This record gives sequence, structure tokens and C-alpha cells, in this order.
Amino acid sequence: MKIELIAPAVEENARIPNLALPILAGLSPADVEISFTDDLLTPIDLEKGLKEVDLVGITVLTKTALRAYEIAGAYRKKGITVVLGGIHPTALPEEAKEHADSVVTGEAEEVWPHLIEDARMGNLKPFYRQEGYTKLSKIPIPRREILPRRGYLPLDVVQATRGCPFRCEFCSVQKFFGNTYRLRPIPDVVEEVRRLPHRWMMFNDDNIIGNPSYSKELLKALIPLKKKWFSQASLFGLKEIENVELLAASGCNSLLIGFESLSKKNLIRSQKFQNDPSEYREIIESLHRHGIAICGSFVFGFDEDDFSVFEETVSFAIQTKLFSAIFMILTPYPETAFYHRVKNEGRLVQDQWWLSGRSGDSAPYFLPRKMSAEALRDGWKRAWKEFYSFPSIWKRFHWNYSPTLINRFVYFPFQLMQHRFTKKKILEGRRRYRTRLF
Ligand code: B12
Ligand code: SF4
Repeated sequence: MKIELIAPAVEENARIPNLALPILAGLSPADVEISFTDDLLTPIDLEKGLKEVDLVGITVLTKTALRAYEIAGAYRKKGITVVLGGIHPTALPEEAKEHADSVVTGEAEEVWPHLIEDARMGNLKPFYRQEGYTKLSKIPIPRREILPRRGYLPLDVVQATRGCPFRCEFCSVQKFFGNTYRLRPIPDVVEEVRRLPHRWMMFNDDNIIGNPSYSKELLKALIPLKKKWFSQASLFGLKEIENVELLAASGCNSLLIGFESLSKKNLIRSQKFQNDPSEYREIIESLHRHGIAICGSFVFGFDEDDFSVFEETVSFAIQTKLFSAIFMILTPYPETAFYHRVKNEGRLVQDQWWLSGRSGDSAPYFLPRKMSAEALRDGWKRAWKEFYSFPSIWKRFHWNYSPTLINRFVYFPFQLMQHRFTKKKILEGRRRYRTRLF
């Protein structure tokens, strides 16, 4: 049997290798031949589909749903069986089923081998959902050899935990992982990391320090491996200085941190109770003292946000010398608590926005409380422009970014790249990547 696994793309992104599909490859029986296409790197070859593929598996996020459905439709027209899985089909299985022969909701570790057997027997079920959640001691070593050798950043992606202990209103993670925060046995993580070819890696965990005793043990175990890595971490865990020291000692070079808002009221409304804006500066300084660069993630459009939010947020990000920042417009992802709240309040102006063909280009999809949708979009653009302006780049330069000096060397080239990205993608709305036709 031959299976083609596909990661759809709608625009240029960080070029980080996918992990879900190498895991599916690792779960597949040895006699199944697996091939992989990242839509960002290679055109999808439908002719190959006809000659060489029995089944196509596509991973779907809300942002890539429309493109995934387009690819699925093209294969199905040629008579090839299509299976969809991932975060978006888990939120909206019925919608996904309209475009596929079968939909896997939730994690796939236990159902994927059964699905393959059913497909071999011509007995594919419309939906698959495993009972409960995957035991992380049971996940296979991802078959990274299916990934293309060129086109990605030279790093490996590893996962130590699944889920998140927090319950932010706008986040898709709890819908997918429920109330679980699961920890992979540390010897398994260490063994996998030891075998990785690159010196650099990314932990794709939602919160690498979500469990205090586990994370300390994990970080200690990473020290002898001498890797350099980045990940995401919550402010809550970063308050503890021992965590910061261990992060630095274990090779952590930078962290993406969801500050989201400088307003306590917004954070409470969004159930992001773990963030306290009065602690932000101290935590940032402590990370910088330990040579860890920060990518700050901020969201605009919360109920308390008015015109002043853009200037206030960008000034904060510049003053605190953040290495990088991502500014996002609050988005009602399907089946999140935020989606349901704005829908119930009659403020959802565009339902199923992910099918509009302009995902991300026409946000916000809801009516903000204290400004117009247009003002929100304009302010969001100004924030990007100001943060990646030349005066800001200069002001944010920080000698202490990393004990290995690496961040000092990459600082200016990275900022120039982001300056260009801001001009083209955010200000002019141009996508460097054009969806390829088959
Ligand atoms: C790493 C990551 C990224 C990386 C992606 C790297 C890559 N090439 O995959 C980067 C930084 C590029 C990224 C970007 C974005 N991301 Co992101 N990201 C993540 C993160 C933290 C981990 C994803 C991951 O690797 N998980 C590990 C794998 C093993 O889990 P999995 O994908 O869920 O796969 C399992 C199952 O879903 C299933 N499965 C998955 N696919 C398939 C397919 C088939 C056929 C089958 C049978 C099963 C199956 O099997 C797997 C094993 O059980 C998640 C958070 C999360 N917990 O998922 C957010 C997350 C996926 N990202 C999110 C978002 C919003 C984005 C952006 C839109 C942000 C932005 N505004 O630009 C972009 C979109 C990128 C794009 N593709 O266009 C949201 C998605 C919400 C949604 N409803 O779609 C998440 C859930 C974060 C959140 N807190 O809400 N992201
Ligand atoms: S801390 Fe991050 S991953 Fe966890 S629920 Fe909040 S937004 Fe989602």
C-alpha cells in the first residue's frame, strides 16, 4: 500500500518541519510505503497520485482548511481515497467529512494503524476517534526521513508534553487535548534528542515549563546533550528563577511568550489568569540576564482595547528590548470559548471565515467593543510597522542576548528580514507564497 501525506500551505511561514506526519509514518505498518509533500516547498503532483498512491492523508489547521479541501477534492475527483486529520477536523468533523472519505478526530496514535487495515480491506469508516488520550510513552519515534532535505530551517522538532495546564478563552488547544496536560517520559525524550542530526531544535510543546518538577528534570537531562533550542513557555513558570537558570543551562536560546495584553482586565476576560502585566518587565529582564531572547506574542481586539492599545503595546515591546514580536488580531477559531461567546453576543460578523478564501486577510471576523473593525486593522498594521522600523531595531539591540553570541550575530539580518516581511505581507498584503495549482 502507498500513502501520500500532505501538509497544505497558504502562505510563506517559518519553514519549520512538520511533526504530525512523520509520527503517522512511524505508526504505519512496515509494508506501507510513505511519501510526503509540503505544499510550501513542492507542488502537489496529482499525476503521481494517480500512478503511485492508494490513500492520501492531509493534516489540517483552520488556516489551511480551504487549501486542504481543495487538494482533497482534486484527489477524490481522480478516485483516490482521502483522510483528513488534525486540529481543524477535530473542531469541525462534519465540515471536514464533506471533503474526505474519512476523518480522524483527536490524536491518531491508536486509530491510524486500524484505519490503514480498514482501507486495505475496503472498509474505511467515515470517522475515527480514539478512546481517551495518547499515552506519551507510546508515541513512536517520528520518521523524519520522509521530510525533504532542503527548504526547512536546519533544525529538528521534538515534543516532550501535550496539552496545556491553562484554559485561555481564545485558544484551540483545550478543545483538542481536553483538560489533559501529559508528560512524555524523560528518558524517551533524551533518547530521541540524542539521535537528532542537527545541533538546533525546537520543542513544539505549548508550554515547555508547564509542570514544575517535570520541566526541571527535563532541563537537567538536556544539559549534557549540548543542544541549542527554542520553544514556548508561560509567564507563570518563568517567575521562578530556578526555571530560568535551568533553561539557560540546557541550551534554551529563545522563547515565544504569550504576553497577549498589557491589560489585566483583558487577561481576566480571556481567562488568561496566569499572566500579570505588573510582572512582565521583571521576567523579561531575568530572561535577558540569562541570555535568552524573547519573541513576544501580542493580541489586539480584546474587549478593553481602544485606540491607545497599539502605541502602548509597541512602546512596551521596544522599551523592554524584545528580540522579536508577533502582533495578532484576536480570532474566533472554531469551537473555542471565544468563538461561542462572540457568536452568542451577536458579534460574529463572518462565520466560517476560514472558507472565505481570504483567511487572515479580512480579520477581524467579529465586532470589537471599543473601536471599529477598520481601526483595529489599521492599528495592527501600525504596530508591526513601528516595531520593525529602523529606529526600533536599533533601540532593541541588546548585547546580552545570548551567551553563545549567536543572537547578536543574527540580530540585524533577522530584523531586516522581518522589516521586509512587515512591508510586503502586513502593509501591502502581499503573499510571497502563491498557492500552487497542480
Ligand atoms: C509548532 C506549531 C506551529 C509551527 C508549525 C510547524 C509545522 N510545520 O507544523 C509554526 C510556528 C509554523 C506555526 C504556525 C502557525 N500556527 Co501553530 N502551532 C504549533 C503547535 C505549538 C504545535 C503543533 C504540533 O507540531 N503538534 C504536534 C503534533 C504531533 O500534533 P498534531 O499536529 O495535533 O497531530 C496529531 C493529531 O492532530 C493527528 N493528526 C494531525 N494531522 C493529521 C492528519 C491525518 C491524516 C491524521 C489521520 C491525523 C492527523 O495526529 C497527530 C498525532 O496524534 C500548535 C499547538 C498544538 N498543541 O497543536 C500550534 C497551533 C497548531 N498553531 C496555531 C496557529 C493559529 C498557527 C498560525 C495560524 C499562527 C499565525 N497567526 O500565523 C500559523 C499557521 C501556520 C500555517 N501552517 O499556515 C493554532 C491552530 C488553531 C486552529 N484551530 O487551527 C494552534 C493549535 C495553537 C493554539 N494555541 O491555538 N505553528
Ligand atoms: S497558555 Fe497558550 S496554549 Fe495554554 S491555553 Fe493559553 S494560549 Fe493556549
